[in-house]
Amino acid sequence: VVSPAIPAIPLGIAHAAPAIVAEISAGLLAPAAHTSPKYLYDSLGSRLFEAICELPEYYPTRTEAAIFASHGAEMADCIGTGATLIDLGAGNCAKAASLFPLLQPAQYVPVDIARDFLNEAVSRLRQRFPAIEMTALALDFSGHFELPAAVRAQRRTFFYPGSSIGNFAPHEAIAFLRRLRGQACADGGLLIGVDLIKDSAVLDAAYDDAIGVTAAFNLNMLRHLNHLVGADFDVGQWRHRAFFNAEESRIEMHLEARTALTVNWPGGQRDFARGERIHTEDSYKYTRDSFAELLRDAGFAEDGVWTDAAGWFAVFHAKA
Ligand code: AVI
Repeated sequence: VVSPAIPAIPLGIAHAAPAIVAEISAGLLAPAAHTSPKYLYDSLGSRLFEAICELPEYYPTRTEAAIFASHGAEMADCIGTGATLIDLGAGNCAKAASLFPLLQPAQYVPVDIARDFLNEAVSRLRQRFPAIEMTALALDFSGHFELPAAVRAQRRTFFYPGSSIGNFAPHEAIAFLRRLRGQACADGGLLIGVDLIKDSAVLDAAYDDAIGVTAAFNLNMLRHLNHLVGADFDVGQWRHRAFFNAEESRIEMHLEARTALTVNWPGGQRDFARGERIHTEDSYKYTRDSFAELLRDAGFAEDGVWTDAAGWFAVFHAKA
């Protein structure tokens, strides 16, 4: 009998760079333990997120796609053809590609941290749209980044769909959008998808679905942390929690200890009481007006906004 090979992650060995290990350790040791939502995305986490986007409860993806399908022509009127379209967090590039026939960008610049996934998507896309010049950039755009000279400096339009802006706190979102504006050029702009405040039962279900995909997505972060910092999180000792915090206008995701336990990693140890939580993600929700104000605070001038009939999601176009 040959037993199946189980890929072993040696406990107690950190695989991440020292700065990342230090950042994660500091969050785990803080009085209210927390981690950055970027650690939700290892290769399994990215696939779980793709599955979330197909869940009946997770309305943002399909609602935004419907807004693009119904109002893409008006968006193209605002942006004009022949722009440089810079797709932040492009992934499989499908959202931008759905707009190509209307937008007809001169250059498409998908940006994503996952290099291999991005390059595969772009080589498929080049065959479908040979007239569009494509320059793929594998980088982390959440911090400071400079666009290389290969990116045309004419009519740069940043495309930031999916309400990923909601994973920044509002003051961070303003700082991030200011940095984009600084790179957009005077004749550039921003096309951005934003999730709107709605009935909290709808919001709660979107982040705590019946078959537990979002729970798996959240819990998978513990496996990822074990790999990154060499911790000994036992996933079975934790449960997923997600709820709308109306005062802060955000969905909060946490991991909650099912029992009193201790987590160890090289250079660190933390006791958790039963019910104690690690805050893993915020997803801010806006009104049309509050997001328009945020755009203004970042220096953009709104010149178009489109929503679905229920007013659950909005796409804004703003000029730099
Ligand atoms: C990527 N981001 C916009 C998602 C959101 O809705 O905040 C991440 C997510 N977290 C749980 N479900 C989806």
